[in-house]
Amino acid sequence: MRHILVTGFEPFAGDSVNPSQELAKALDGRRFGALTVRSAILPVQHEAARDAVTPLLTEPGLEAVVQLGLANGRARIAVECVGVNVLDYRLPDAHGDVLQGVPCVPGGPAAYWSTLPVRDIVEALTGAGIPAYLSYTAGTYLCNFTLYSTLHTLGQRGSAVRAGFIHVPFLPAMVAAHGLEEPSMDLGLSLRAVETALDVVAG
Ligand code: PCA
Repeated sequence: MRHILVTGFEPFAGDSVNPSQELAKALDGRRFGALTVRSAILPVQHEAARDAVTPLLTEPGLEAVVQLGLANGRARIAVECVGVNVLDYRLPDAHGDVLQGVPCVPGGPAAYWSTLPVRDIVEALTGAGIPAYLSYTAGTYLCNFTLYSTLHTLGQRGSAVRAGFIHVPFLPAMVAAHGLEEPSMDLGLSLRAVETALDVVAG
């Protein structure tokens, strides 16, 4: 089956939800052009996340990979342009580990560009009245790792499958629970954003 792999992440950092998980679940089985979405939810730990994604990258009929994650503190949809070869974080991952200055892939190139049509996606989003921008950092936590390692795996194989990453803001209920002055985006609008991006990818 010709398909787009859409991934989201499990909740982390003490939150009970992750909008990227909700989005990936909501999109599973949906059709965009000739492509059907197959979704997967990833653990917030690098080896486990990589082991969950890698087998899905050789599935017959895979045409594109759109990975989703939460970016706390961001107010707009962030269409990521680049994954860098480093894990560097103090927020413990799902195994309770903190990593500092560890390469995603030892000996790998410093960075990989997203192979999604990132500018077209941002134009489609802002044209539809959805706040969005081209981001040149996916951070140095699990989202950047997943972006980098997916692009590395596909690149090593000379695969034509396009792949990239989109960060979404907190859900309003998360900000309500935090009680902090933080930006958020309603799930309906985030969903419309990812649908718009998938329309462009399936184009
Ligand atoms: N966001 C984190 C990891 C999981 C998620 O949803 C990140 O930006 O790295």
